[in-house]
Amino acid sequence: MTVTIVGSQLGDEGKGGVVDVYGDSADVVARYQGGDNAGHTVVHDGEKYKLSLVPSGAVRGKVGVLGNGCVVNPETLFDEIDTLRERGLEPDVRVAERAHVILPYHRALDGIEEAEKEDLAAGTTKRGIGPTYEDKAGRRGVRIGDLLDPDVLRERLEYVVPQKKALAEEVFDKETGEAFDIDHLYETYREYGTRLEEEDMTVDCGTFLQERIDDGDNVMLEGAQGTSLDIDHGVYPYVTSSNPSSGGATVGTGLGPTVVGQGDVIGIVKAYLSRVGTGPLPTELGGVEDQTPDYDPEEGAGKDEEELATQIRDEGGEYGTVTGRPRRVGWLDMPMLRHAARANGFTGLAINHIDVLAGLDEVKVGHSYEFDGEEIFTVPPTTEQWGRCEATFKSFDGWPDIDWAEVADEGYEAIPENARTYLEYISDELDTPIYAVGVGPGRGETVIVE
Ligand code: 2SA
Ligand code: MG
Repeated sequence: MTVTIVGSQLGDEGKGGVVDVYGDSADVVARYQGGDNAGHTVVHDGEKYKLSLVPSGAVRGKVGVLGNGCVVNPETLFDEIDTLRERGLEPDVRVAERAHVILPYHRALDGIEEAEKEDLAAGTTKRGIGPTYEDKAGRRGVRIGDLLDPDVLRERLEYVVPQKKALAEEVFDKETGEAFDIDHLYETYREYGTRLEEEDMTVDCGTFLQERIDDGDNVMLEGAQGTSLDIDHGVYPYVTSSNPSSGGATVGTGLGPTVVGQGDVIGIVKAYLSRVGTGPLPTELGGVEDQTPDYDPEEGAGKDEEELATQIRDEGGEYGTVTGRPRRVGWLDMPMLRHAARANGFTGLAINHIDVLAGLDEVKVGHSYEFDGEEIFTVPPTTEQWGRCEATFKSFDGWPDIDWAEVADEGYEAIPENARTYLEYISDELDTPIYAVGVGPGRGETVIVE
């Protein structure tokens, strides 16, 4: 059986905590898209581990798989594995032979292109994610399986590297170095290939997972980022280059949709919104220079909104894990969630961070949008249209700040009544039951709804 965990907004919904809770009964945890642009903190036996590529389950003694839909930077992979080993763990990590490899020139080009794009820049994590998926679609990528075969690796590099070098030098007028040197790349990546082979880490992902399922194992499919960052269903072009939505869980692992569809698909919802990077955000509170479109640092967005935004940002720790840049924050956006619920076919919801909103007098929700004089309930297909939408808000009475650890022990009924009203509104609107409620960042701070 599988269970699929999907971000329903813009990433950072607190998927890690939910993966932790449901991961207990999983034998295998597989990622199906993205690369080291994800970030999760896992607390295990009182120790804190920060991972960006290795599936979090690997810290807890599960088999961690990077599916064929992932893009893998072997340097990050081995750094993370070595760090875990130094700390006394024995992570069992497998990598799909069909997964694509992030090479140094992908990272270099990610930075160069972002700088060139100006207004169209997505504010990427600069990990080379986009350029690697571009090469995958352009049929010039290097796959994990290619690292195991010296002749194939050499052939692939000799085909692709001169193109990348010309792009950097002639199109973008940039100097190139080692990152674009065939011999250097060949040596380095053959070493990675040898290590993958020696440690018996590569798998034919679909076959591997299907066999485990047939043997009665539980497989968790762990999405990174969120549905509004999906290259097909998100706010294109301010998206990541993969499919975080649940469809990605099948193509990105090699399991059939009927197999994935037998299990739960859990949508992770943060009780408000946060976003790193650019693009429209109709329920945004205040703004963040360099990320909010048309943000005026002189005028800001009004003092009250700025203050509220700062309060939520600080309370929720809404600062980028890697760069530390402040995340944009806003009220919950129901059109965005209705879109996500449909695109993913959620069987249940996990709603996180209700503790962050505690103590506010009023909690608002973007219930619908006004779009060219009409009321609409879901996200329009183009981002320009989305940028013209104005949120129509619904207001809820706030709930008190209480001892949330106690709530976690006592269960759903111990959640303040006003917060439950808010949660049930979300569930009703999405016509999806609540499976869990996050009331704090810790492992024990998720309330399972029976
Ligand atoms: P990229 O680097 O090509 O994927 O960037 C494209 C856009 O996608 C956004 N993006 C993210 N937004 C939030 N969280 C992300 N990942 C980590 C996480 C972040 C972290 O899952 O927790 O470490 O806190 C993530 N990855 C990509 C990015 O901002 C661009 O708008
Ligand atoms: Mg994160």
